[in-house]
Amino acid sequence: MLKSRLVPTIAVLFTLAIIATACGDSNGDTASDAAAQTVAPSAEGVIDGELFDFALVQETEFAFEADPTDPGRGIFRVVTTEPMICTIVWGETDEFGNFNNSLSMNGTGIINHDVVLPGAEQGVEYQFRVQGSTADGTQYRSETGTFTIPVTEPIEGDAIGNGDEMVVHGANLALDSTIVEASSTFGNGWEAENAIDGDNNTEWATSGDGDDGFITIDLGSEQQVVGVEFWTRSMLDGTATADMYTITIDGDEVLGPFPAGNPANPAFSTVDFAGQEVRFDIVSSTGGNVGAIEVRLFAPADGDDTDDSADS
Ligand SMILES: [Ca+2]
Repeated sequence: MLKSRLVPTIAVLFTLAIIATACGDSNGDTASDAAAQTVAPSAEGVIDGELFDFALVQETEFAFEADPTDPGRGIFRVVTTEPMICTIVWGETDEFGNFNNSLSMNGTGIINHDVVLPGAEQGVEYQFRVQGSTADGTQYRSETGTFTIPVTEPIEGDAIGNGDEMVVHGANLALDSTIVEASSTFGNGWEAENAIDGDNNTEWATSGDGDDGFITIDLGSEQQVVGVEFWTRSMLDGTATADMYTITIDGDEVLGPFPAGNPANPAFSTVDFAGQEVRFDIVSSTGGNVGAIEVRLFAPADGDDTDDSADS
């Protein structure tokens, strides 16, 4: 049969070579090294491929820190010697149960892996493993190790507010509000609704709006408000952090600027107005995909929250 095709085209030869490589070779002895690494899955779905020690691509030690902006989570950092897409799997047992990767949001391999670990409690020992891939498809995995997020001192003053700046207040009215408009959203998973869902692990992120970022919420009816907070999102390298913001009430009265806060330091600012639609404008930031973990508007303390003719 081969003799009958004296001059097969180069294209045909090339195709045959690819097929031979892609299929692997059941009698491996004659296969090239490259083909030998491509092995068909076993009946159980286990692929007997090559897996390398993560230490081969590891530039720095694994580091685990408390998140200064949020005591409810930790931060994991590692630098790799070449761009990689990496995941850390972690949990209280060697069955892990959590997996996280960097939120650098560039969609491809990176060298500085700064990873938020939502729910990692300070002082608790967790088991973890780091795994990832380089651009040539080589896969790497570390040994299973343990980490403990160091315990940090709580910030001085009230856990909800900023100590002496804070007034006694009632419920966060933003939790019952709706989104009217936002300057933009980064995409799926970064919607404006994330800024009013009461969840510190969800964020509204803009698509590079920087100092032009804004979000407008509707309280449903005119409400008396005695305090405001804007919990900025921020990348672990400090970018996308809002510094100052203003609020505009019903398209008219502007209050502020106020300092932006975060879950660890909410930066409660005292206000006194009645209104329904409130727009938060970022007026200064480190630029980039700014946004908010939460925006919060507080009703007066219980018993003083239903009308605007309250005692003064
Ligand atoms: Ca949220």
